[in-house]
Amino acid sequence: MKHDNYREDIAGRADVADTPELVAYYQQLTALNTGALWTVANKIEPWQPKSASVPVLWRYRELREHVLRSVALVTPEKAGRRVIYLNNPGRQEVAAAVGWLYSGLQVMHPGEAASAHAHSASALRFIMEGRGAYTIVDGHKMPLEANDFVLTPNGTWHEHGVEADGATCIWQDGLDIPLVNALEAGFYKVHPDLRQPVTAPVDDSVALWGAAALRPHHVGWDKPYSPLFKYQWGPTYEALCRAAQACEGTPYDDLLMHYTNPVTGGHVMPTIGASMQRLRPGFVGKAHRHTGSFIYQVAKGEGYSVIDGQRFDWRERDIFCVPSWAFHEHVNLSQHDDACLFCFNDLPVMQSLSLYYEDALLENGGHQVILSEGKA
Ligand code: GTQ
Repeated sequence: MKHDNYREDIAGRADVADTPELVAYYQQLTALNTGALWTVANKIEPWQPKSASVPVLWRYRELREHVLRSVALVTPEKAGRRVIYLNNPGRQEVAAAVGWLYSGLQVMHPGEAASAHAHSASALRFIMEGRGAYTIVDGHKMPLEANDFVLTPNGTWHEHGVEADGATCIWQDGLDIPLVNALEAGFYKVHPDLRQPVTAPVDDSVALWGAAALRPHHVGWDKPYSPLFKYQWGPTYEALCRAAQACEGTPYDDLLMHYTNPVTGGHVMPTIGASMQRLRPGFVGKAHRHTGSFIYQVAKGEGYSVIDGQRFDWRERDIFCVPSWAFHEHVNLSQHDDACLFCFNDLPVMQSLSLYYEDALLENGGHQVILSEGKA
């Protein structure tokens, strides 16, 4: 057993050299299901967060054909859900796309549906392409179009499908499965009838809760997630464009808006937050870093992001992740068109546990030195 790897020659840190006597002692401790803290202290208390995840760009033009191929290979009935999941090389053992977040691309043909189920994980979908997609959440049915964002909160019965007269749909799923499993709180139920009845008027959640800055007087809501389940692309993009006329945005994100629970103004779900940001034409962002794990999908435009010194060039529908505490900066490569980035993250967890920290890069004019170039 060698512990010298964990030595740090700094006052206040563990720095104990192995001796035959100590090594024998460590073995005795191991046999009693114990250990000497100083052999692990520097590892378990890093100076700052050290993410096991690596930055990854998933290019849609590379993935799309493989996602479509799964339609011929498995049925939604057999697979449960026909999804190709995003597997971060540093997080394979927990099937995470980054940190404690899961993500995957789900495909469905017209007339197909996945069985209704419920779980203690929180979930969301962001529609990428197709026509006729819908989600039903606790009896509330919502038709979905490209760039629409829909919640299937923890504990709700939910199912997804594509109408018979629609076109093949692909959407991105986002869930906190790895977090819920890390906390050993994962439950899963299949609906007894495999389908749930639609019990409310179609799109009633948008009709009731989706009017900007207006709250219905006669309807209460005390669930821990947003009563608005669907956030449509049209009004979201319009809000970003209007806000861009009224203010500057930030040097890191230009104009970023969080999707909110209209009752509280807070995040949409207890463990997952989401945002849409607009990078104006020619925007060159500065670098910052913060705790939390972030998964982006390019909803519009072309550009690149430098993440932990690596440049990743992205286009519409590409997905990339920013691990906790990794410096990142975003650039819109077009001088004429804006670019929009959808993002979901574990900010509600970081903030509610007082673990959110943020730091701007000050050197080099606020830009990272690019250590490796991504492919265009
Ligand atoms: O539809 O809730 O991609 O439970 C993975 C697990 C989607 C879902 C996934 C899930 C779901």
